[in-house]
Amino acid sequence: MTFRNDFLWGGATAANQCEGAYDVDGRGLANVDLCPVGEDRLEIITGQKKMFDFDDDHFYPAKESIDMYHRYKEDIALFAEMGFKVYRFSIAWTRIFPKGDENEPNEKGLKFYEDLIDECLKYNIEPLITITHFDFPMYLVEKYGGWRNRKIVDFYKNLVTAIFERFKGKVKYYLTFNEINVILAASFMGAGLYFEEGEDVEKVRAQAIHHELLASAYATKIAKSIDPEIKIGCMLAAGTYYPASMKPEDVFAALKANRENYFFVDVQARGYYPSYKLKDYERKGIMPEITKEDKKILKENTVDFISFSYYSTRAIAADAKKFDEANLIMSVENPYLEKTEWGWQVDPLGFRTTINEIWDRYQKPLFVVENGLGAKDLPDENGYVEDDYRINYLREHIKNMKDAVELDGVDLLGYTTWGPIDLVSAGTGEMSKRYGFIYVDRDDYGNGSLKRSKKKSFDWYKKVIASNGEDLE
Ligand code: BGP
Repeated sequence: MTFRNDFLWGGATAANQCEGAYDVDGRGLANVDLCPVGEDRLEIITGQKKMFDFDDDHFYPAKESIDMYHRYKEDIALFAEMGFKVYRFSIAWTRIFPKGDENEPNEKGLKFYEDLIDECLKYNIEPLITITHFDFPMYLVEKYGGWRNRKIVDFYKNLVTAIFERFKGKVKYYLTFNEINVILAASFMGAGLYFEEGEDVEKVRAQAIHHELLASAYATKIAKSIDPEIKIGCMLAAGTYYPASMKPEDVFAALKANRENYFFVDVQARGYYPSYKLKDYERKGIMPEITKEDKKILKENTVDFISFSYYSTRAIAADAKKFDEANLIMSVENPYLEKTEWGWQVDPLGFRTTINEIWDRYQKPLFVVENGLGAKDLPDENGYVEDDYRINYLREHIKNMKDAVELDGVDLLGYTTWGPIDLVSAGTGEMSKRYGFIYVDRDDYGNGSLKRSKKKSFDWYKKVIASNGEDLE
């Protein structure tokens, strides 16, 4: 058999994209609540347009999402029916600390996640927790300016301490920040950063990134002191950059573009800033404040494993004028690849390339924590969807993941598909961009019964898991 016996098959979600109940049981307001569906979303999530409160002109999908807050038992039972070994979900920071700077956590928030964890354990499903998946307390945005402020590191330390202590002995795997490199593109959604006019965006970002990297290292330190069994992972929005041609300038542009993203993992996995980044910061005069103590913390608290999302490869030309936007990361169009309905290029072999590149670079166990196809589904009157397109996408990607393990010898811990149940899209806020094995009756503007039903891919994935990835037909 290719995959290890304890290979963790499952699915991944994020709190704000599925829970809803945004103001229930003491939960505070978060940046992700304020990202509406529609044309303003992009400017808001990137921190260029201010949206610090709800208004009447927009629809905010995270308020209710798919209401998993009240339906998680039904949903986890369906995951268990598919044979999930792992369920990756995230914690809404503002359920635990509604404002963010309190001393004591909100008991109701902790209790909710404890019940959810117990529900997973009931079915022998390993919980894999993302501590922050694009969510950040609005109070900390307004009072402290988001991750640009060093004080946030302390608030994050309080958050992880409360989490590790409460779930001790129940949860082994944690990720500190979802797609940490997305701060480069979606700074408001990714890090609670809103840019005032005239501000040096790159400088603010460099400091905010340092704070996140530091907070991530502190999380590792705190985790080990509370429960040495805990394994901490970083999380990257991965997808290698191809040079658009063999022109040396294009090849070098690809190397640089890859570094922009690997930089985060370079620090989290190796424990120090790579020379290319220090030189870049120096040249631009935007070197963040990095203390001696910070360096020590980074050095001594590297991650145990490396997790990443993969949807596509990217491509770059040194003189590119026109970029496509896929998963918030810029790329020139690759003429050799097909596109999804949302213009994301599909590249299963690029998955194997990316897995290998990360493995070669870090030599730590890997975990694929997101992969999947966002597509429009047409359900019949019972909510059944013949989603062969989704099955094909996943099959081709799993085949390449298998090759990476079997033929290249990569050490892979597990694989969670994105959105095993339909949920709100992070990029667009739409419900109609569906990833699930389970269909949810809800449209882009909140109409629908929220009823769950199985798609064709439900039984297919069940078979994949039961055969430990051997039966992909
Ligand atoms: C990643 C995020 C997820 C998820 C996924 C699909 O960037 O970690 O939160 O949403 O991509 O993207 P989208 O929802 O934009 O289709």
